[in-house]
Amino acid sequence: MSQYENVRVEKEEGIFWLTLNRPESRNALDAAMLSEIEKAIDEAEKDEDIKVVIIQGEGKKSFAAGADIKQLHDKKPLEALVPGMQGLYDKIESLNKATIALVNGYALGGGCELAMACDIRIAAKQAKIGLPELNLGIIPGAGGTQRMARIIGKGRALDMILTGKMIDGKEAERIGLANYFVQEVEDLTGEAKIVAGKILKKGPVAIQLAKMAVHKGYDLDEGTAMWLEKISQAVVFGTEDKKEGTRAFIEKRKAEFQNK
Ligand code: CO8
Repeated sequence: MSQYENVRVEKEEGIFWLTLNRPESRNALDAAMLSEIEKAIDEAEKDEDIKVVIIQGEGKKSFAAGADIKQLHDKKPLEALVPGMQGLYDKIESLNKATIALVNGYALGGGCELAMACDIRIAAKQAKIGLPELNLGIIPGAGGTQRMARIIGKGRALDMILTGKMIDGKEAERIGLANYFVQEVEDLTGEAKIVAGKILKKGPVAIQLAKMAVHKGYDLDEGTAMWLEKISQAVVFGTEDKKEGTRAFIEKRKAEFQNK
């Protein structure tokens, strides 16, 4: 029997598919779902055959409609201080695999923040993406105020957050909130496989260190971030994959990374 009830996990040729599976609640992120997402992320982290984690929402309507508002209603001030959803999304951002979010429909509040914690977002035209927390008398609290500003700039992020407006997939791609755009929800899987396929051809140490240098370096002053990049490069210089990648170029053939 599967250890998951609120998510589905499938592994296929280096890809870990994580499907949020409460479509009747628009995949709202309640405590049980969040705990299973964390368990799945831990599973993906330890699996050496996995290079890419793809997060998607079951059904055609919703990626995730945000934190469970019924549970949110009872939360006390100190409960906002625990790592909670923000801690989980930090963990996803720091994951040693590349991550891709497939936004089929609603990605609101904590759902939008989950997508923004991934490295790459692919949105369908009918996606509805936004941070509507102010409508509920709260503010985005799972990285939304910070990640959205870093991804699309402070001015656009303030507009999204203060108005609570929802944008579709095309607009999300136009402003850089989504990296890729597809017309139909049905096209998301195919597009995800194309993007993931490019990443799967790379070595896992290089994937991990490249994303770490970008994510962690972004919050540092430039000089320190440049050192982080140098130190990361020193690590990959010591790998077999670096020898293979450079040798393959010289020998005019495709690199066959040994993943070490
Ligand atoms: N929480 C709980 N239940 C939800 C949620 C949600 N976020 N979203 C949808 N549902 C439930 C509905 O209550 C409904 O349940 P039922 O059938 O039992 O009445 C079911 O899903 C279907 O919903 P609708 O009938 O509303 O479906 P529609 O297709 O008409 O509308 C929407 C879909 C537009 C997504 C609508 O449901 C909606 O507006 N949902 C709320 C969106 C929202 O405000 N999200 C932000 C939540 S706050 C947040 O995410 C904060 C994160 C940071 C927290 C940090 C804490 C420290």
